[in-house]
Amino acid sequence: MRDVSVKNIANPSANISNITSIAPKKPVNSANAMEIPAEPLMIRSNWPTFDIKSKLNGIRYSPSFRRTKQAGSMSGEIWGDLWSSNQSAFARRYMTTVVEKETLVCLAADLRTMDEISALITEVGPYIACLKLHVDIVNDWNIEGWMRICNEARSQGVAIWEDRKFADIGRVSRQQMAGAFDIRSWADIVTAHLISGPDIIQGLQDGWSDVERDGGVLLLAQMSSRGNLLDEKYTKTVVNLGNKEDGVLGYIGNGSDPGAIQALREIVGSNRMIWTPGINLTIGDGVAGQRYGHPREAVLAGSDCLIVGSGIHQSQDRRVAAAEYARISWQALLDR
Ligand code: UP6
Repeated sequence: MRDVSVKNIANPSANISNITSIAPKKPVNSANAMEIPAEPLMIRSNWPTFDIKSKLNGIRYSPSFRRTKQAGSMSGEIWGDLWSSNQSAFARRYMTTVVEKETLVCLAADLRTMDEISALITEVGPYIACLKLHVDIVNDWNIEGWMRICNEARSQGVAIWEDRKFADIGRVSRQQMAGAFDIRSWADIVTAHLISGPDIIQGLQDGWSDVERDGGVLLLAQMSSRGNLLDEKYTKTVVNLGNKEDGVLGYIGNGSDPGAIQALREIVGSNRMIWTPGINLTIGDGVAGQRYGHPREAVLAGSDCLIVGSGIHQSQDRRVAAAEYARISWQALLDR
């Protein structure tokens, strides 16, 4: 049995601290959801608070490291309009994490085995504000190992985002949140295309409700890949529809193009976030049609979260690389 300090940010009245044992709720309302083992999945609330210092193993991350309470009160100052106009608990928790850890980096842990993902999170955890996963690219996936990864991420104080890009009708999207991977039970954030219409958002939210959890949806308003079909008109339609939905945390923007991010910011306004993939210190074309822009340019143009995959996991020293992306992103936010 382990002590965990859990704070339910989605439902503050349900805040609990120093829980010694949380019996995992059985997934309800689904014939094919898996029974989740008790030991690894002890944290059912979203985004527990934690003391990052104990996780740093003596590494001095930042001389100006702030504890959660201070970070909470500083977030308004640092994020400005985005903080004041954004009432979403998920958005605010992310913004606070950024201020606590001084990083806007979301790690895209696109690796093929659970051990590799786990080792990467342990290595770069102090430098990230979110963890993005692709559950369906993992060769040796099983729920027990996956829950260990999720708990590792939670101990680093970050949200877990499953980047399975949903695009089906609402009912099927809800079912896809269950299924063998049971995404609804461990992901705080998922991504969706709006190509099938706005009911997908409710479908995904219903998926979380089925296991008494909450989550945020990121809508693809732009993409970073060459030749994608998300043109300006489509982007506007996505934002117009998405801004009306409470379940929408924000939008995916094209991190490779600061002009595109700026244009997106103009139509999004300040009550939703913009998260951008296609970020690398080496800008230009990447593998298989991917395109990259510079992290500083992206934040200055309006990105609120930098999604970095190969820039970290393919570098020779992953910890140093992650620290550098973190430093650049934080400085850019202060300069914005
Ligand atoms: N991603 C993009 N572009 C998009 C949307 N999502 O690259 O328009 C995701 C990919 C990958 C990550 O699925 O996980 O962001 C980018 O990884 P990279 O930094 O290694 O290119």
